[in-house]
Amino acid sequence: MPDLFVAGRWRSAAAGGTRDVVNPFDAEVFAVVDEAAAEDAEAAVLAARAAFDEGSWARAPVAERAALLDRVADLLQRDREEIARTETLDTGKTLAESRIDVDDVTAVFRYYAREGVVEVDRTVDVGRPEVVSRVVHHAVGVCTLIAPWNYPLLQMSWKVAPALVAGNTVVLKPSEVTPLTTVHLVRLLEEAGAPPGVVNLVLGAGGAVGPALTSHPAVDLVSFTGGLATGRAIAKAAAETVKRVTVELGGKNPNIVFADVDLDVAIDTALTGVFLHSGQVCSSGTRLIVEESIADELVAGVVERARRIRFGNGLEDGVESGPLVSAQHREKVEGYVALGQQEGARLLTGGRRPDDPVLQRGFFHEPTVFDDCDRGMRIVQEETFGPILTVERFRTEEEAVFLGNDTTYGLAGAVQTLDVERGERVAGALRHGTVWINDFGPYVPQAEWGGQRMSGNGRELGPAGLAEYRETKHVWRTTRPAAPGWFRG
Ligand code: TXE
Repeated sequence: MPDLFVAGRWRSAAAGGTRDVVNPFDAEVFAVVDEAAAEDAEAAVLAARAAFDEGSWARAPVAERAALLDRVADLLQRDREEIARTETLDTGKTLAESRIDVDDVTAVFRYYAREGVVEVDRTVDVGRPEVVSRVVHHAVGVCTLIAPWNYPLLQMSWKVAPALVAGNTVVLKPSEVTPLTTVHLVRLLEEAGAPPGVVNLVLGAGGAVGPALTSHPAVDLVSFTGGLATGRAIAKAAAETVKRVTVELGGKNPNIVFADVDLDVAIDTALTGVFLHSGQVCSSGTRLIVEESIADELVAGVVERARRIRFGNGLEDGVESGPLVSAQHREKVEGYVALGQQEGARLLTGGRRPDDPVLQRGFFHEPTVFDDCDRGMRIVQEETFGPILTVERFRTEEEAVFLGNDTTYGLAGAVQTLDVERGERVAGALRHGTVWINDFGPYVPQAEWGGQRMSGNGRELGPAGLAEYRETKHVWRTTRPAAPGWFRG
């Protein structure tokens, strides 16, 4: 069965390209998919354009589009086990995590099925009885949706659900490293009744299909989640035709811990915050900023727990963590470990591949903790996107806030303290898109997600995540037409 979906038909790449899909647990090729080139990407864009301009999707009652999202949510739950398994094979994450991902994706479709029908148009009182002035909204047009490999289906759902309910037509481009669950999602969208051309799917390398998807004049909006360098390139590509662009580009997220915390809770929170999914999380708590008086004890606790994390095949019960996503990504992480050592950070644990013979073929890397870090180090400032925790110490609240904001990113951060007022004060001062107090990581579809500063612009989830996919139009109607009479001649 071919894997590209254009104008309502499944097809192979025009030039016959294919790509091996690799299981990061054992480096085995477990699937082969069609690999698009620029011409396939252009065909997908033109199909989406035609469906938007000539089809009825954008003009259909919003309730019809919301109903489609609800049907997709039902189908996601019907196929929950199969999708979760595929996500684990593709990413290496544990089955438990993949199941949560499918449930979260379902919740996103359900949320936008409801949020999409909430009335946002309004009338404006312009102070003239003969004028009816309305602010109305409609779809933006053709949207290119590009997702990364760490949460392949989840990140795509944050884009596709609001885009569709708002009446747009879409071209989906999952990461070439993890394409399979997005193929499954497109099959579900087709089964749920998405009209031909409304949803299109392109699989392929970013460099090959990216230009057609991000600079083609027929595209109106690009929503991208991925790395900073690619985000910059996409923003530039889209600038030529002044497209709407939303980018989420990762982060370097502080976890500030004050001395008044329950130590065991703080250790567990720090551990989960940084090592979940081997640190391949845009909001991962990689920068531990801890009050000096408890730092040694807290760090010792994190190190001891990190050494006990059970690695293995994500499909097996009892496994707590999988591998990194690819050999290439592990090399990047290893490069940062070497850099940390060169920069003078003190390696407390990890920093290497595990010895366990079962893990030799996969892309595993031990959870790594660096102490004695300071803000001048690249390992403290750059996104490693791996299982690397850096530790800095502070003495005053002011210093903690300074360090928490001492990053060019601004995606997420956290403060752990039992002093309610201090927690609120610090949360208020942190310049990040999400701040957790006494927690690390939770999010809900109802609340906006996104970056400040170089973590990106625009928002996903929540009402603002829908507004990204809507145009605003002011309609002014004079009920008693009269000559303006401005010119006298
Ligand atoms: O991501 P890319 P990569 C960070 C993380 C990671 C680094 C690089 O630090 O180590 O980025 O990862 C598509 N036009 N994050 O190289 O390249 C690509 O095919 C259009 C943070 O894997 O950003 C894929 O679908 N598209 C992040 C998507 O962009 C292009 C999650 C993401 O790939 C393209 C992942 C182009 N020119 C990595 N080039 C987060 N924010 O959570 C690539 N792509």
